[in-house]
Amino acid sequence: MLTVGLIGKTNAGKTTFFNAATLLNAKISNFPFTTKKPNTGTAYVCDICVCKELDLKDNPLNSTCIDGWRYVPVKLIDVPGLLKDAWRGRGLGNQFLSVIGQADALIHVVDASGSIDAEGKISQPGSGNPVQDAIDVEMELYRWIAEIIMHNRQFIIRESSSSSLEDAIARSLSGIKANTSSISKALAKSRLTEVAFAKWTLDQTIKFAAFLLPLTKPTLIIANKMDILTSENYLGMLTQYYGRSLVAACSAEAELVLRRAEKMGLLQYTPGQEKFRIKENAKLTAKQQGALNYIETRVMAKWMRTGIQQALNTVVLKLLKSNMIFPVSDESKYTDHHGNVLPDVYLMPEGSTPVDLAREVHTTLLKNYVLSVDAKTGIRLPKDYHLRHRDVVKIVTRSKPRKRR
Ligand SMILES: Nc1nc2c(ncn2[C@@H]2O[C@H](COP(=O)(O)OP(=O)(O)OP(=O)(O)O)[C@@H](O)[C@H]2O)c(=O)[nH]1
Ligand SMILES: [Mg+2]
Repeated sequence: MLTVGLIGKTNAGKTTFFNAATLLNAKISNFPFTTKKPNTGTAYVCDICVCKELDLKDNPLNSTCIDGWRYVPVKLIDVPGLLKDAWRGRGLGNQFLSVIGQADALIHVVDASGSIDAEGKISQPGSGNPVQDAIDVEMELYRWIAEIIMHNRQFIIRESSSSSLEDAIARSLSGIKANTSSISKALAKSRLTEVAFAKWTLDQTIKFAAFLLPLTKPTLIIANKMDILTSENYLGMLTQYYGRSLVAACSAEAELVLRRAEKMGLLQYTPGQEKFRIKENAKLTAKQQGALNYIETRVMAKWMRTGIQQALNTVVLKLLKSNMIFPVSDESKYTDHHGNVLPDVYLMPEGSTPVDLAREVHTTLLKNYVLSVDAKTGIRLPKDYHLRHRDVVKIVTRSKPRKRR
């Protein structure tokens, strides 16, 4: 399962985002360093299901389909907040940086209202500097990667004498899933191909890490707390600094309130939707009504949606470029062996082939793989075909050899 890590300064709203996306109840507070251990849960990525275009009623098994939208599970990890100089042991975050090494992509939650001071305490909205907060957190990640490289210096020098420098660095950075192709790109971008590795300074190693991080962990910046008025201004600054495609406006708290109210049966609301509807028979307290009014005026009317679902979709479908692929056993009925229509969907990285899909679904499918068929057209797919978003694929396998009597 794809894994997405939540990082950010303390009090930015990581656990609120985590709880909203997973509907778990990890502790949230306005004190710094509330999260002391990583939280892990299941969130969902969604897009239009193929059941709509094929006009079918589906029976999802490994995912969920709501009103023609397919929700696919991904693993979400929330870690303690990072502060400037975390790598020196300030705050709690550095103890858990290795946890985000497991992630395929990152969501970097920033308090866009500018309410967090240098010590991580909540102060007056507008008094902080969200762009600087984001830069500080990134710097901690660069330093953390640079420290791993420096720590493994002798190992890398020894290994690179018998293999390549890229391979040697990749081996020392296997804990953060850095591959040789990203390492060569980062070497070229940082112009360190021209400097002998043994002579790299700390600054040069940090520069290399800064180019490597976005290649190894595609990252979306979340401008959180958009319900607070000061956020609009800082959203503009974050967008200017990181580019529009890498920043998403969100209100994690609004999403958490809506999803909990929906779970209590008070509302009709599906994550990602632009509207929520209070149920006719719902008896709301004055406080609940006030919270929903606030969300309506400060979030939905202004930003259209809370932004949490879109952020998850952007990270997985756009930044990681994953495609939703539906394997089936009967290509004429789009079913599995038990007659379930479009039962499963897999998130496959761009460039994956039908053979990769077979490997992902089951090792026996891979072992007995013969060919695959595009169920929508009935056309046989070449072995090196690059699967496309929302393909429905039948994998044909060798039939089991009959047992001898
Ligand atoms: N107004 C507003 N407040 C929010 C939002 N998201 C989170 N908060 C508040 O921000 C404070 C910190 O939230 P947490 O989710 O605990 O923050 P965190 O990043 O997990 O903090 P650490 O665990 O200390 O790293 C809490 O008081 C939340 O209620 C939001 O979208 N809007
Ligand atoms: Mg937290």
